[in-house]
Amino acid sequence: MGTLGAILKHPVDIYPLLKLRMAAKHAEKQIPPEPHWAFCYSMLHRVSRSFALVIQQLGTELRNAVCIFYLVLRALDTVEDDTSIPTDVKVPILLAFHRHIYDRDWHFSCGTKDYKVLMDQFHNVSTAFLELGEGYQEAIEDITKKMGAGMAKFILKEVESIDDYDEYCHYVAGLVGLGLSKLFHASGLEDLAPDSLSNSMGLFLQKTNIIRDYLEDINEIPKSRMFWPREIWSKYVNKLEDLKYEENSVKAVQCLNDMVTNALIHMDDTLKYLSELRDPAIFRFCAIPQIMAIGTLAMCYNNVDVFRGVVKMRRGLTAQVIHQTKTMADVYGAFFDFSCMLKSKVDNSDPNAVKTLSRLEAAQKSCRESGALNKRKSYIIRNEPRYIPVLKNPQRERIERAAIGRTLKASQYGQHTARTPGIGSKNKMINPHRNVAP
Ligand code: D61
Ligand code: MG
Repeated sequence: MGTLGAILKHPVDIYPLLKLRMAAKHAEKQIPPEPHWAFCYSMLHRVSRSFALVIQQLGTELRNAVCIFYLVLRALDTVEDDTSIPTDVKVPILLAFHRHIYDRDWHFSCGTKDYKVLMDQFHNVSTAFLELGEGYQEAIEDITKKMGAGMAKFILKEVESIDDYDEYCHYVAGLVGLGLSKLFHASGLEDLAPDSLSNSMGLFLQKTNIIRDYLEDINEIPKSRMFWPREIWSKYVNKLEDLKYEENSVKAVQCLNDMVTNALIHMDDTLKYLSELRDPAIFRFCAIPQIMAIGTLAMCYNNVDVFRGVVKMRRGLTAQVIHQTKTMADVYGAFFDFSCMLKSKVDNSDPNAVKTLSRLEAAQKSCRESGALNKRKSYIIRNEPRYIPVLKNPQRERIERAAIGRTLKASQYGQHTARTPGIGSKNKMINPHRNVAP
């Protein structure tokens, strides 16, 4: 659906979208004068407008560190993701990347579009990196080294077991969580969070990405990329790619639901991590992507469209999340509501139904016990939705938001975009910091 069509269908989106556009314009105006910093911030705006927006609220010192942390890892990931680079060239670059960031003359051309510009002009990032405080530099180097080594390991190895899956997600996203917690601590604004909680923050986001991006990754040219663990998909099909064929729809959706159920394990840690943050800007920076993740999981669950195109949250809904996430009560509210939406989609005949429901109910219990649900006005669930299998009738599941007197259909939460197979995109949605260009 085009932008205009989407807006006409959801007029409530207009205000948050406008507000978001204004905030983005404001953020763009604040680009620093030094050429290397100007490059870094404009790059950030180009690869991820929403990230640029939330990061803008952080104080200068922490903001610069997080910006460089992001660009360094995004560059590393561009190397990892470029399936046209031969393994024997790629692996040594991944392993040495943490040293390249100290070298203003180093660069390696790969990736496409904005990512190619980032790689070709990487000297700007290293120049800015070298201006950061030592504590920040060390944290960034340490995470880059570990992530590069982990990525290299998984270039040579497939994701077989669920343990492998958790290990891979630890390298590419859990480590970002650990690094961010270190940066927050180094800024003096937060206590140092326990590693296991920081790790879960990353795993929840990365698993959501991996679930949502099934088709894009499997269709990647010249080579498929496969992150769904064999231990899960082998219960449903003989080959991972079989999930995309229409005749396997039932099995595919069961497998998808299994993957979503696996991701839900991290909800508890995520809530705990967020509840311990003190600084309001850091809180928003961390909370918004997590809400987007549970929203995306709710959209993907039991949804065969994951195997046909990209399922993502509407821009307008994303804009609403960005503006409505200010306190822990907002997070509990959103987690509660999206869990409710998920629960309404669980089909009792699904092989994992009991497990899925028990994870959702545990999360809802935490939200309720926080005592914060009563304090908010919106998102009060009036009646438990009836079960109607999504494959048969996607229109009929619903959540009622009594306080605003409006009924939101589950299908209204998102949009489904048919994609051209084989075009690897660097614009996948949930990457918290990369979507939402209003
Ligand atoms: C709080 C706030 C943000 C957090 C967090 C805690 C914990 C972890 C993360 C963000 C990282 C989540 C990554 C989820 C998105 N996945 C990817 O982008 C994949 O690449 C992973 C390696 C590069 C990570 C770059 C990154 C991302 C977000 C950051 C950050 C660095 C630094 C600071 C803040 C946020 C994925 O990318 C491809 C794609 O999505 O198109 C992939 O290759 O699998
Ligand atoms: Mg990658």
